[in-house]
Amino acid sequence: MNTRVEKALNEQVEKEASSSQFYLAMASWAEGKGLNGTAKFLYTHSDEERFHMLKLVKFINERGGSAIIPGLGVPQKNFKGIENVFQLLLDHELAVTDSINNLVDICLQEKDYSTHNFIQWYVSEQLEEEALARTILDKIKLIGNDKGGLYLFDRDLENAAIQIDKPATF
Ligand code: OFO
Repeated sequence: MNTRVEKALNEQVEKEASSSQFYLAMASWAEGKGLNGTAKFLYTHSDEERFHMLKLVKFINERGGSAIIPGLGVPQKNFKGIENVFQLLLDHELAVTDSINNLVDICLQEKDYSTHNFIQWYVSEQLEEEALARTILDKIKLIGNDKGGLYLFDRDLENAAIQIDKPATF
């Protein structure tokens, strides 16, 4: 496997693993605040990020590279509120999108077209995740300080979590 592509893929492994940890910390915070729907959504999201990481690990190894399983820092555990959680989530996704775009660039520079093809799955995934985070954030802003609105929002997120639940197969 091209060493520059392998290095970039391994950096992406670390980013997906960090995303999973970060969303897990958010889920745990939400659960502690009684926001069970939000917690379920974030637990599911954390699982998805782990799936993204595993998909990369398998790809690197199957292509003759060597996947590096990263050590991770302790994620932030306190958040100012639900809007803060989803703003951080959106910011995080935007940074991951930049990183995926950079990976696409490297594949093209190195003429690694099969990895380029593989990475297109992540390009579409990022589009979906950014759109979802923006929609959720817009809803939170609409709710403002309305407690009844927050209750309904939390219940809706539980249903959204059920829908985005994906089987961990690849
Ligand atoms: Fe892995 O999709 Fe978000 O970060």
